[in-house]
Amino acid sequence: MDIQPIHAGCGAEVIGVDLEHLSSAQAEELIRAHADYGVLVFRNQSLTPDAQLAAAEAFGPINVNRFFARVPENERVALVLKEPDQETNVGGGWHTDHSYDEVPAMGSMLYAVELPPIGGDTIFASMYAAYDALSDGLKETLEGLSAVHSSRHVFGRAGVRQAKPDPRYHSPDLATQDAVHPVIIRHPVSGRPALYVNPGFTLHLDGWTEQESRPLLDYLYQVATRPEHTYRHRWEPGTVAFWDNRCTWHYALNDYQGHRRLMHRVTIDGVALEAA
Ligand SMILES: O=C(O)CCC(=O)C(=O)O
Ligand SMILES: [Fe+2]
Repeated sequence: MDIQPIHAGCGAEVIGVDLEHLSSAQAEELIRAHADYGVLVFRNQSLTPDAQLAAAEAFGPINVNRFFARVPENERVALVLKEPDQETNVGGGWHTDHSYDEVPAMGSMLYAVELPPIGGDTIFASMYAAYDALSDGLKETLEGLSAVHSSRHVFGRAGVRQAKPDPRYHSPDLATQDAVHPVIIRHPVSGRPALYVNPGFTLHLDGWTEQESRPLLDYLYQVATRPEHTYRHRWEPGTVAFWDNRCTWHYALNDYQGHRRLMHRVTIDGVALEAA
């Protein structure tokens, strides 16, 4: 197994691994690399939903997303799909998965099944790089703050998804719980500080109004999405990207109208997040 960094901020390509036959020694090394590089890319894999689930289980217990439609072959594998006649895509804005949970998922493993002829890349951003780019003064201020995250405005009854019924999402009544996390977390595996607020699910700083929070959050989002801090990932059928939800964000580009894109996603349980 060879792990080659492909970007200064986040991303490494794992060569010489068949995810269907992962040894426990390989999984152990990959957990460390996952935390260090944020995104692990495996090319030329061939995974049924059952095999993908088994590969993901080598990294921890499975966390079944409560809002996503499931693939017909296995109800623990989420469907990430855009049909030719659908206009919106899944994950088409900067976010990290599951920050609305009290114990957010450690990572998501996405497997490309069917891709448009052109487009449909995913961009990742490093939250280690975002933190590192801040001044000592701002780091110190942020280290004393927490933020409130929610799924209500995305997956809930009042959420944008429910304006028109969409077969890709369900259970809006489960979008009730909000979660509070430190703005700067200490990554539970690498020990490095990382920025942990995101445009998709963070509502406001804890104890601050939304209006008071907006300018500071917007500034942090601008730093986080500097091109230098992002890695643009190109998929081929059979590519797996396994990202860490604690030290990266992602953004699925919606630039392939009229074409189909089908991915299978498995999410893995994490731990409660502590302040840096
Ligand atoms: O389809 C993609 O590239 C990513 C979609 C997304 O946000 C996710 O699967 O969590
Ligand atoms: Fe996502």
